[in-house]
Amino acid sequence: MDKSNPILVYFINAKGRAEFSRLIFIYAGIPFEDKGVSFEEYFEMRDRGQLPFEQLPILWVDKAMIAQSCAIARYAAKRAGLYPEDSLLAAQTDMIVDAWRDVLDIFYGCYVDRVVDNGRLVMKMREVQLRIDKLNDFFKTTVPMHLGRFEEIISSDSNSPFLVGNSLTWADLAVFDLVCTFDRTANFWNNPSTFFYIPEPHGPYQPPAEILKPYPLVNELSKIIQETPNIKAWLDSHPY
Ligand SMILES: N[C@@H](CCC(=O)N[C@@H](CS)C(=O)NCC(=O)O)C(=O)O
Repeated sequence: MDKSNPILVYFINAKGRAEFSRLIFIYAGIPFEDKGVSFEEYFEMRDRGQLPFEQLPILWVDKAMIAQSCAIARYAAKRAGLYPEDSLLAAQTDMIVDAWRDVLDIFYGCYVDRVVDNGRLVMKMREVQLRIDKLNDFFKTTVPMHLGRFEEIISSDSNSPFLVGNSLTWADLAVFDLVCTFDRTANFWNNPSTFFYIPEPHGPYQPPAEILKPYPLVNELSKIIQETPNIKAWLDSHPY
C-alpha cells in the first residue's frame, strides 16, 4: 500500500512530458506534489547520478523512484483506476500512449537534437530557423496523421465517446494532453520563459488555428475532459 503523496519532479513551469501524469492524478483526485526544478537543479541531480536515464520527469513514491514518462503515467493510471484490468483493453490503451510518446518525441525533436558531447548523451538546441521549419512540418504532417487515427479509433465504437472501451481511460487523457499542447492559445507559446517559446524576430511561433476542426470526435472527447470539475479547475488555474 502506498503511504505518502507521490512527488512528480519536472522542469519548473513546463507541461512537457509531465503534464500527462499530472492530468491523471488531477482527474482522479489523487493528491501529489508537483515539484518544479530549475535547469541548474536538474544538472546537479544528473551529475550526482540521481536520474536513472539522466532525464526528467521522475516520480518518487515513498522511497522508490520511477523514471520514464510512460512508466510514470501507467503507475498513476493504475493507482487512479484508469488503466483497464482486461489485458486486451489495456494493450489498446498502451498503443495510444505509445503514440502519445511518439508525437512528443517528434515535437521535442523540432527543438533539440540528442548528441554525444564529451562522452555524455545530451540535448542540443537547434538553431531557430530550423526549429520553425521542423515545427511547420510537424503541424502539417505528424499532428494530422495522429489526430486522424485517434478520430478513427473513437469512431470504431459508435456507442462510446472514448478511445478504448466505454469509460474514460488514461489513453483519453494522453490524447487530451496532446490537444492542449498543440492549442495555439496555450500560455507557453507566448511566454519567453518557456522552452517552447520561439524568440523574436522569428517568433513567437503559433500552431495552426482550428487544429481540431477535421476531428469532431477528438474535439468532443476533449470537451468532455475539459468540463470535468477537477480538470476544469486545474486548467483555470494552470500556471504555465
Ligand atoms: N523517454 C524519456 C524522455 C525524457 C526526456 O527527454 N526528458 C527531457 C525533458 S522533456 C530531459 O530531461 N532533457 C534534459 C537532457 O536530456 O539534457 C521520457 O519519456 O521520460
